[in-house]
Amino acid sequence: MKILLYNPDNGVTRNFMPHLWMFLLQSLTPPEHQVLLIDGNAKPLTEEELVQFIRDEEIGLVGIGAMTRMVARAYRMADAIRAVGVPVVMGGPHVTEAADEALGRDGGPRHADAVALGEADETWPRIVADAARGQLKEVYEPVDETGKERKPSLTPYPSIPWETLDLDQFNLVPKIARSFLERHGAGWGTFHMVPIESGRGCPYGCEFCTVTGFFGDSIRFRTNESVVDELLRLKMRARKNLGQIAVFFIDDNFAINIKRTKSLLRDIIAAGAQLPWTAQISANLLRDEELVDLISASGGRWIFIGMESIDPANLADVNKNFNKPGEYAAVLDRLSKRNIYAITSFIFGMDNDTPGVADRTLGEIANWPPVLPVFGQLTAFPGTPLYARLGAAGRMTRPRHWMDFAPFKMAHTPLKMTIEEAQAEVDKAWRTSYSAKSNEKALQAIADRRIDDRLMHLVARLFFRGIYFPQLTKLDWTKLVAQNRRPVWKLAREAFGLYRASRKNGPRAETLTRPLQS
Ligand code: B12
Ligand code: SF4
Repeated sequence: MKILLYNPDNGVTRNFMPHLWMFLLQSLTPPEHQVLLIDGNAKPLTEEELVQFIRDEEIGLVGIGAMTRMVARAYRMADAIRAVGVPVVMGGPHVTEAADEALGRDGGPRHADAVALGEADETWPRIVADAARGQLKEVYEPVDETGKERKPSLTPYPSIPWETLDLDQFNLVPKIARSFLERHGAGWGTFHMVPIESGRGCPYGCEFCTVTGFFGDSIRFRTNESVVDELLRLKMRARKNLGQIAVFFIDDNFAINIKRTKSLLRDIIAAGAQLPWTAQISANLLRDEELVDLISASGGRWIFIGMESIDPANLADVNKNFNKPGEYAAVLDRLSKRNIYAITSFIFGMDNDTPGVADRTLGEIANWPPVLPVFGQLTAFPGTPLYARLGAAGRMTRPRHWMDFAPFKMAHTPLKMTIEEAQAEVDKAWRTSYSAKSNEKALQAIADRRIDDRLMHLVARLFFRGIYFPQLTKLDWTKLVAQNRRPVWKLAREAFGLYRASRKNGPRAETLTRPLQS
């Protein structure tokens, strides 16, 4: 049987990285079946185009996974696929909490033939076997013989064959630049951001987060050996393709067990398996100097920190008072000294927020080393304690907000501001943070750093701006580069000069071509 795994985009936001679940389920599929992957973020398709593809390829089963904000589109795609008689199984965090909605048991239309609840590592082979026999069940649940929920162990962990997978749709180098860079870019013809997990689960239980409920509060880790082996294979592929690979450790809190994280990072260093990597780590765990040294030595470049708010009352409200706003600056300095930068995430519209929250937050950020800030509004996802609390208090204005996805618009009313005010604060924070002036200022603050690091910073800032101001066309990008022409021109001139010097003087000159792989 031919199987298609499909991840929808939502037409508004695009991910820069493929989803791990597709590669994981592909690796867990019995070898007699063939699995194709399409990520709508990399390859946007209409319903008609997707159905045509499914017909042309004679696909016998389609698996769709979606976050809440993509699920309305996932349902539309599923409806079109089922209309031509191909069965659809859905999985992921949203349908796990809203299985009745996907199966049409809530009075609405049915979108899926079957749903996979929770982690599907162990149920997927069963789903495939049932589908091949034409006997799909409606619900697949990871339970043991007694009916108790069973979380899959990550030891052993499937070996995702990155070295042979077709990753073309996920190449981040724009098509127009590829042939030039292949010839002159010393290893920059392709650039892939690859998701890897080293563990699952988080015990912290922040009120707005689905992770503790979905993956559980006990953490499961892969062995160091299996993670190191995956990195080495990726590194080999990057060398073979003369391309670049960076890794995103998608663990929810990569340093949740500091002792174990240090041991993994030491093993990565010892094996020479360093690739540039990004991970999510909460600020409280970054107090440890030795950990930050190991992050740096093992290839860590960008750390995503869920700061959420600079107001301790807000943090207490959402059960995240292990975050201490008073130490944010010190944490960021500690990282920056080692040339590691932070993606700092903030949530506006919390119950203690008032108009002016953007200015107050931007004021704090101005005192920090340059960061990539991202701003969202408090959103209640189904299955979270926040969703239950707001629902019980009758505060949800759009209880099924996902069926009518409106980016950056709250679905409940905060206590001390209106929904429109919260939206205006988010807008202000994005506009100010990614204006051409702010980009220039951020680059000035790291003017003493290597050209590669400054270039990476500028490119990252241009991409991150796109989270709020979607940059989907060539025209969008042209305008953006024109707005940022001063730093772009300055860096391009400097880089070109160094490139020419390095060709003339050999490898001793600082060059643009330092490979990302250490
Ligand atoms: C990496 C990540 C991202 C990446 C992008 C996603 C990517 N390309 O991987 C980045 C950093 C960009 C990101 C952004 C956001 N993210 Co995010 N992200 C994650 C994270 C940390 C890991 C995802 C992952 O790979 N997990 C590991 C895999 C193995 O688990 P899984 O995807 O759940 O898949 C398993 C099962 O669900 C199931 N399954 C999944 N799909 C399918 C499909 C089928 C057919 C079957 C059978 C089974 C199945 O099988 C898999 C194996 O067991 C998760 C948290 C988490 N730990 O999952 C949040 C998470 C998915 N993100 C979340 C959110 C809210 C966001 C943002 C909206 C945050 C924000 N405020 O801006 C944005 C939205 C991005 C956008 N494009 O619009 C929420 C989603 C909640 C929800 N109900 O939708 C999560 C769960 C975290 C949370 N705090 O609750 N995210
Ligand atoms: S620390 Fe992060 S992953 Fe853990 S519960 Fe809080 S928000 Fe979710």
